[in-house]
Amino acid sequence: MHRSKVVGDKNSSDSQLSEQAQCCLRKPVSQSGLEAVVRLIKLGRCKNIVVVAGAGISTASGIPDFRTPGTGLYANLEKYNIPYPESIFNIDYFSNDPLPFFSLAKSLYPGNHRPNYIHYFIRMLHQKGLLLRMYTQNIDGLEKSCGIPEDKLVEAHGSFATASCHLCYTPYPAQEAKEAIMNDKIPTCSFCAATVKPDVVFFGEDLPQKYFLNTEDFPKADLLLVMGTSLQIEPFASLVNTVRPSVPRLLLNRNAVGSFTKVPLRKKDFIELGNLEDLVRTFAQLLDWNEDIEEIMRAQETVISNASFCQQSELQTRS
Ligand code: CNA
Repeated sequence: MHRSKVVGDKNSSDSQLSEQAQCCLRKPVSQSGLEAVVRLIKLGRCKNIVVVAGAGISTASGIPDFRTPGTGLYANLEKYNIPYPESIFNIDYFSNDPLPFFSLAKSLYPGNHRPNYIHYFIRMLHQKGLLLRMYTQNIDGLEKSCGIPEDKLVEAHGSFATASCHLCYTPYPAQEAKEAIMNDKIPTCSFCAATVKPDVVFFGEDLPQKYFLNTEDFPKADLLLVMGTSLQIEPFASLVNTVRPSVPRLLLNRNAVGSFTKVPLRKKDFIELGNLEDLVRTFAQLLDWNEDIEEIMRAQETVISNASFCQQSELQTRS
């Protein structure tokens, strides 16, 4: 049995931070966070890097996050006719009415979007032999799509890659579930006839077994990179507090979040605020990795285009 569940939104937005913390947000605490971390990497002190990521790494691929005011999914849910934003990912709500989630799933299904520079930067960490593990909350599959290997990746909130009955957990072919959802049909379990759902983790559901690798990885980490997450969803959010106190943590985000809003910060905490893709490009340039990243991006784009061409031809042959 899994020991932990997604217990949901802490329901405290960034705008509810203490005045003291807000003051700290307005001016970046460390102007040279990137340079400090780059120096450590170049000195060979960071060989077990753990990355913790959220929806903000995929907004540059055109996928809205949850909470960015105006563009986030939570600000644009009128069309789903739901009582409150989180209900779209609530398992009891889904059990009663799966259509709001299926309607959203149609736009989130992998295949509609391409990985961006940020994903490839993380893949480059792996290629340089520095990535211990990436923990992502994202369900868009772009980490795998950019070529980060399965064994380096923990998709903590599941993915669309598999599907199963939401009641009895009988596995269901993922491609058939996708075809049903895309055609506005409800996939049903062949065993108990309940609704089938892609194995995306909802509030109130168990986290995947792989998530528990965190108990080995975080104590081993020698650098923690936190990117594009509001750190609002537990138990994932608290992972960032489980690295050793001497380990540097770098937050790259539009705004300070989670324990990075505490005053004073931990001694080895660094914060760089701004547009994530710009920050990551600067990071890569300081490391002299930019050309390597551009090269793997070009190569992987060809792989992705060929795969999607083959998939389309197969669909045309079948129809
Ligand atoms: P969130 O709560 O929406 O937070 C995103 C964070 O990223 C916020 O702090 C933003 O300010 C920041 N951000 C967004 N865009 C940028 C940018 N361009 N530059 C800098 N910072 C940026 O999302 P979390 O990931 O923290 O919440 C966890 C949820 C979101 C998970 O359960 C996911 O399944 C879910 N989600 C995933 C996707 C996806 O797979 N791409 C999309 C939307 C939601």
